[in-house]
Amino acid sequence: MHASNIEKAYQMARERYGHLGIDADETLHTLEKVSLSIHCWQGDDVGGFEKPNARLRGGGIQVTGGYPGKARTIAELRMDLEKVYSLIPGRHRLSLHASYGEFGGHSVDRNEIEPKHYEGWTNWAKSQGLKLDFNSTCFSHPKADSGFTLSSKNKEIRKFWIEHVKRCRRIGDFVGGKLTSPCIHNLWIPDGSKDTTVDRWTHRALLRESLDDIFSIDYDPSRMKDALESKLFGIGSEAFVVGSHEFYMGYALTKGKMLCLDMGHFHPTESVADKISSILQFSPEILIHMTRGVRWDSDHVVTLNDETRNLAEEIVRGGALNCVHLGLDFFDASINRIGAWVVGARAALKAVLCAVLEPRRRLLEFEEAGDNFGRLALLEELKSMPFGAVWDYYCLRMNVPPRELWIDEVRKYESEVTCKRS
Ligand code: RNT
Ligand code: ZN
Repeated sequence: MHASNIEKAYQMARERYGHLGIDADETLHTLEKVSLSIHCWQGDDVGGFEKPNARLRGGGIQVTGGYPGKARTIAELRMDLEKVYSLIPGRHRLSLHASYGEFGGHSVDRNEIEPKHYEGWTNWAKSQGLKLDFNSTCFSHPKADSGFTLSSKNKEIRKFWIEHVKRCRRIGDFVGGKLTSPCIHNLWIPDGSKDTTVDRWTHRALLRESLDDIFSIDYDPSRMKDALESKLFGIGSEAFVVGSHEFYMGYALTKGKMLCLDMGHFHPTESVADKISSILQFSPEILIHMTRGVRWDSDHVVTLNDETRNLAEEIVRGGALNCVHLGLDFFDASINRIGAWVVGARAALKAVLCAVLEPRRRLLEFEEAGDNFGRLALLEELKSMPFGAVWDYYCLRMNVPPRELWIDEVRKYESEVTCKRS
């Protein structure tokens, strides 16, 4: 019943988009090629598996909520991820944090990790048809408790984290080679302080020096690429963040590295969407961390809001789907975690769909003719076009539950699996 209704609604929608000069079938082919890098850390509240019951600690980020059912082991996390991927149309990636290695009950410190600790993930990824991205974990560790890692004034601390990040890049190269897809290694550090800082200068100079040391080793970009993630402020680092946007923008552009723009890491009135067409004038690629900033929290679940839609529009309008890598980065421990993952991922894909369904040529004609009324009016009309019918059809075609049907799948998994976890 559902299937034939969805087909019918799609045919009608297709016709309407056709009148605007948009071929809906073609937009679905474009959407199919979009791979989101799904973050592993939504499944266990950024705890990682270095030791049992590991928890996120400090670092300018925080997870709130105590909803039952979080993944307690790597096996549980993989099982949850398989559920998540089964509810999201398309082929996607997995973004791993270093703290999710398989250490077999041994204590392996961050400056000791090796590719072999991520072999299990690589094999699992292969079996699932997934590609991997990787992140250094420079928080939740006693050597990060001072609030400074790569920019610490303590040489030993710096050395420790430099070694960690060097090893993470090597691991990125390993997994990228194994899975024959460039692994993006993203570096975010928590360095900063809560209150007025007198010496910002030395920390930034030290960060620059540490990065130069880390990047003195070259890797084949067909296996591993580096990204650097900036932030305006964090919880506990309100007054000073060493790795600011200006810092990394300067570093990335002069050293040929990729910038990572996290949508929650800017002033709330600043548009990350607007930055894309500037940065891509000077850099071939960008990594985006898709998230939803709410007041002081930068990590709420992504929804189909204006920020998400504007971002997708800017990417599509610039023909930049191949040079902008979309990764998810949110964590909510107050609701069903699998549900949170799927809400965010589906919203991100819907935003891309809306963007590819935009009648760009027609809007451009209005704009270039100076017909700003026509442009505004058409943009408003587009908001009530039947993109939902196209989305439902896409889900159906990709063999994932269309409409709200996936919600019950999450509930079923909860009652059969996650609610039995203590
Ligand atoms: C923190 C950054 C960073 C983290 C992850 C867990 O503010 O956004 O990307 O969320 O590394
Ligand atoms: Zn981020």
